[in-house]
Amino acid sequence: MQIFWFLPTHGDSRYLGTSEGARAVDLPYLQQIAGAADHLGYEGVLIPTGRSCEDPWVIASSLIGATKKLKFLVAVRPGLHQPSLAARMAATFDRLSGGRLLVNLVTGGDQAELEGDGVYLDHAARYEQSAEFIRIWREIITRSHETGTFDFEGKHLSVKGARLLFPPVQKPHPPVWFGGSSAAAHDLAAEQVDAYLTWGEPPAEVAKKIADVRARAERQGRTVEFGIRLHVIVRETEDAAWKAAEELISRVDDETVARAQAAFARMDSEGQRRMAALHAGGAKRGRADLEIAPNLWAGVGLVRGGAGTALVGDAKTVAARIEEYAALGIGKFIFSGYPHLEEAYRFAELVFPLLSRKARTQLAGGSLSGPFGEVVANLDAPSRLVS
Ligand code: FMN
Repeated sequence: MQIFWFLPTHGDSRYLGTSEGARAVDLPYLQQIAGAADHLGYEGVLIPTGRSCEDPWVIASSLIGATKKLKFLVAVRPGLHQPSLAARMAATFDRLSGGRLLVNLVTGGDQAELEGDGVYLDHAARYEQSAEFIRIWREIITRSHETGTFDFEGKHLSVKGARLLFPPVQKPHPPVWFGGSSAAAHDLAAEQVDAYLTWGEPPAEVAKKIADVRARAERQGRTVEFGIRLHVIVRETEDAAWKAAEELISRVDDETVARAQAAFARMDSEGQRRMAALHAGGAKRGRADLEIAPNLWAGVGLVRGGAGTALVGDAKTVAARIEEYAALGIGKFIFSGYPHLEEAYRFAELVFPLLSRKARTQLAGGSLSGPFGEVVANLDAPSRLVS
């Protein structure tokens, strides 16, 4: 099991939908989150891309020196730059970080935003472009430093004599992860990526997506790994966790929800449509309505785009829900919680020790070599949790 945390490069706060209790996301704060994730044994952090985010490559580069083992899952959007440049950036980052790069291929699902970035392609054409982009990227970064130059003539992207002189540390290339819920996305995952990611849908829906991507990959003679992106609200008791969930959206008013949902409805992202459907486009507001599967809460998606669901519960329950997704074939988990610094600690301290021994031994950090905790009466270290 690989557990990632998230860098909130489009803002962080105690409450959604308000500036009350919000904090500045500046370099010292991002260094604190990345440093905490590194220290706690998270495998890496996801850094998103988009109009509403600070630039992910600049953010990731600024954090190499502040971390030791932490990996960076950096979102890359085809169409914003040429695949040759993206390959060079990836190789340089991988070299400077000692092999700590993963790439998240992001096609994009908001036509208006993409046009602002100079991408005038509809959904189908964007996926054609993504497929060409990652094919060229993989060829350049994997082989061109050994075999010489690479030529490709596609419908959207072409290169002639492309070459990368400085190879990445990771072979054959830094892992490529990818999310998207349309048929075109599933095809691209089956054909070209290492891991397919889904936002946190109920387990039964996730199982269907895994089966579909697996079947498409099998037809290509390939295998794909699977990951999920979820928020998490974990507390000592179930009651406290649900209170925290309600508190998180306590400042959100109806007008803000309506505005957010109207913006999501304009997008052509199938993944976003599925997220909005979980709370019926904002119509469901109460706790009973928003708990769309046991301990899976759709409240975040009332105002946040993209990942809109959270696992809510006490530590034992949340750990059990994680194992449930793991049993479906999910091996990669990307979590977050508000505020991201405190919740990185809370989640690791409460939940990591409760994951199965197999999952715990695969965690990236040395965090399992305790015992930790303040010595009792100058005599004994507090007893170790063993299961
Ligand atoms: N879209 C973005 O614009 N920026 C992101 O950083 C981003 N990160 C994503 C992370 C995960 C885990 C997933 C599942 C999706 C993410 N997306 C992001 C959206 C997808 O990349 C994709 O563009 C979108 O879902 C539209 O594709 P679809 O219609 O196939 O669902």
